[in-house]
This record gives sequence, structure tokens and C-alpha cells, in this order.
Amino acid sequence: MGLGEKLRGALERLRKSTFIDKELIGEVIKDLQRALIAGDVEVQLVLELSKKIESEAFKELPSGLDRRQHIIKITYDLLAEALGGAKAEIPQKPKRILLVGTFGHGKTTATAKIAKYYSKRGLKTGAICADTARPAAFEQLQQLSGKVKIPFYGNPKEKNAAAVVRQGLKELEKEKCDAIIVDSAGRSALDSELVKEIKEVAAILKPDQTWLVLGADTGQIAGKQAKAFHDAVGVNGIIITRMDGSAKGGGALAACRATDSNVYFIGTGEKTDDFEEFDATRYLSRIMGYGDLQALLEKAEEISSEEEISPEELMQKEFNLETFYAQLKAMKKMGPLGKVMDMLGVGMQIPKDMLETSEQKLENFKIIMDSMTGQEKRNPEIVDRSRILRIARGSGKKEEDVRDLLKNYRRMREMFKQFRGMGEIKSMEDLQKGKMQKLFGKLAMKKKKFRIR
Ligand SMILES: Nc1nc2c(ncn2[C@@H]2O[C@H](COP(=O)(O)OP(=O)(O)OP(=O)(O)O)[C@@H](O)[C@H]2O)c(=O)[nH]1
Ligand SMILES: [Mg+2]
Repeated sequence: MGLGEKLRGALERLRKSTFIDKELIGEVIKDLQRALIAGDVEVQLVLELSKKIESEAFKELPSGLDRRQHIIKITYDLLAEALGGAKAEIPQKPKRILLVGTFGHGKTTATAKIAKYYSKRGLKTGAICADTARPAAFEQLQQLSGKVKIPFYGNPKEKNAAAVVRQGLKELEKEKCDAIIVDSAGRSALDSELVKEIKEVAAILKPDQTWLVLGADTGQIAGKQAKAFHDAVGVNGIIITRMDGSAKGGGALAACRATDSNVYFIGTGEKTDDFEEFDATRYLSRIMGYGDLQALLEKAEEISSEEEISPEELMQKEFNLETFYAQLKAMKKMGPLGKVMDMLGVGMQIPKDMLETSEQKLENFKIIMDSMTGQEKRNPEIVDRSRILRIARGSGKKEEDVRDLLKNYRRMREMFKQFRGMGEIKSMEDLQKGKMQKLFGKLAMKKKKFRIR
């Protein structure tokens, strides 16, 4: 269970109870403490938070809220404060960004993600590989730069990082870059050698931003790392990566908050799109499953400006197997469906195996559908046992694969029925014309209202 689910569990207890007294609050706080400590939040911080909740819980109620709502709200606010407080102002026109950090925390990946972030905001962004220690670093960043379509400079023959930066600045000047990001080498620790190299690079680059890249698995150590790097080379901002894969993300965030470091971005996956501005309230609402319209809308907007849904998909009118397939594909474009749904807090309503429809599975679906008649695709209800056997044989797949396709189809049909029931879409065309985000938003708000009351 992740931190979000555990925190949610603690508040669920409060929401479900008929009677609210000190004893109940004590239990809720104990649940919260367990959740936070399991998420590697420092014990001292957890105790402070508990005390604050305790002392606020039975204070005079603000108008319009009952006791239950009041306690939920203050808990929520205090948690958000502990994880990051008000959103840090992300520099919108950085000129030179230097990324630093120890081994393998995600600097190189973050270089490409940041470049993409600023490119989307209209800044011409370039990248320099100043990691001369790891032989594969040059190629890794070269490839990533190609992927996000930005100018790149590196020199695998030059062993001096500062020299590469000097050359890179000259080269990228010709490209007229507004922003330049420099990826530096990691070491196993922040030792004198690393500090020396970073200082040499900084002397040439003169970065206006130096950002520390830290993996979420650092947990509460993140605070000490942030302070050590800041003292050694001066750090303006932090990027926490692998928020998707570590249960300790909460600890890392809280520890950075405790040292007053600004967490600008979080990395939520290996792809260059798996990157978002960090906003504690939004993050918390998402991991706790309260939905977050804003994050999805931003993501949907960015993606729709990149990729068009094909006209074939637009032509579909009825929900059948063909539309189902087109829909799965369209949803995949928005990133893993599960992630999108999680942002809205509706993830738990959707069957898990459907959220994780893999490329492989999608491909299988396609192969199976190729062995179906047009009539079967338009009206899958007619597919009975003998047809299943025929389709399985024809496609070279197993009978259960065909059943799996039909099962997934029926589940999605149910889901869309629900959407339709909300009066938001009249035809499948609506869905494919990008109304999806609006629709999900509506659903999320409905759930949100439903839950908070
Ligand atoms: N799941 C997940 N993986 C990530 C994230 N960011 C980076 N990674 C992965 O972490 C691994 C290390 O990332 P790099 O970007 O090479 O890390 P680095 O800090 O440049 O490493 P060194 O140059 O060796 O110090 C790669 O496999 C990345 O794909 C993230 O946000 N989520
Ligand atoms: Mg690297």
C-alpha cells in the first residue's frame, strides 16, 4: 500500500465514524503516524504534525463546516504544509541550468524532461553533456535530446567537464538557445572530487539555476543531501525523481520542506512526459485519491497539442469493439491510463488490468479482431462459445485471450454507459473529439463531492 492509500485510510476512519471525540482523533492520528513513518517521514516531523492536528481539532468551527469536515480539512492542510507548503515559483526564464547529484538519481533523464518542459513553454532549450566520467553518458543524453528534439552538445573525447561546457556554450550559441541545461557527472557521494568538478563547471557556465536531482527512495536523507549540496555548491531547487516507484517519496518531500528547499519538479516515470511541476496540495489530493482536475487538464492540453487522433477514430459512432480498440489507443497516448485516472482520483473505480493494458495486449487485441467478422466487431454481443473457438483458431490465440478481449470490452462499455448517463456525451464522436478530459473532470468532481461530504 502506498502512502496515499494509508493516509486515506486514516481519514476514512474519521469519515465513517458516527461520533467524534478525543479518543477517535487519537486513533486517527495514530493511523496517520503509522502511514507517515512507513513513508520514511522523520519521526520528529510526524510528532509535530500530530500535535498540531490534536490542538486544532477541537477549536471553534469555521462557519459552514461541521466538526468532521473541519478535522479533515485541517489534517489535509497540515499534511500539504508538511510535504511542501505553498507551491514554489518555478523560474520561467532560466538561462543556464546546472543539474547536480550523486550517482543514478536521474540527472540525465531530468535534463531531457526539463528541456521538454521549457521547450513547450516557448523557450529554445539546448543540452550539454558534462558527464565525462561515465562512457555511456554522452550517447544517453544525445538520444534523449533527439527524442525531445532539442540541440545537444557533447564531446566523448574530452575528459575535462569544464572544457566540454566551454565548447558546448560556443556551439549552442550558434543555435540561439534561450536556455541551456548542463547534465553533470555523478559520484557515489558528495566528495571533494565531485565538489571540485561542479565548481569548475559552474565557473565556466555561470548557472543562474543549480538544481539537485534526488531519487524519492532517498527518503528522509533527502534533507541532509539537500543541505550538504547547498552548502558545497549552492542549490536553488530540487527535483525528486522516481516518485512513481518509491514508498519513501513522502519522506523525501517532507525532509526537503524541513530544510526550506524548493522542490520544483517531480519525476513520475521513465518517459520524458513523466514529469510535473510539484504542488504539495495537488500531489496530496492525488495520492489520496481526491482527484485533481488541474493536473489532468494540463497534461491533456499538452498532449492534444502534440498528437491528433486519427480521422478513422473520429468516424466511429457506436461503442463497439472497433471503437473500444481506438479508445484504448487514444487513452494510451495520454500516458498510462492508470496515471491519468489516478490524477482524478477515479483510478480505483476502474479495473486494474484494464488500466494496465500493455502494448503487447493491445497488439493481441488487434490480431484477434482481425479474425472477427465485421458483424462481430460491430455487435460483439453475438460472439458466443462457438464463435470464440473459431476466432481463437483463426487468430492463433487462446480461447481465453478472446474472452479477455470481450471482458475488457464489456467493462469499458459499462464505464462509458456511466459517462453517458451523466449526460455529457451524446455519441462516441464526442469522446474522440477530446471531450475525454472534460468528461473525466466531471466524473472526478462528482466523486469528489460524493466523498468529501
Ligand atoms: N521510474 C522512474 N525511473 C526514473 C525516473 N527518473 C529516472 N529514472 C530512471 O533511473 C535510471 C537512472 O537515470 P539517469 O537519468 O541515467 O540518472 P543519472 O543521475 O544521470 O545517473 P548517472 O549519470 O549515472 O549519475 C534510468 O534507468 C532512468 O530511466 C523517474 O522519475 N521514475
Ligand atoms: Mg547521467
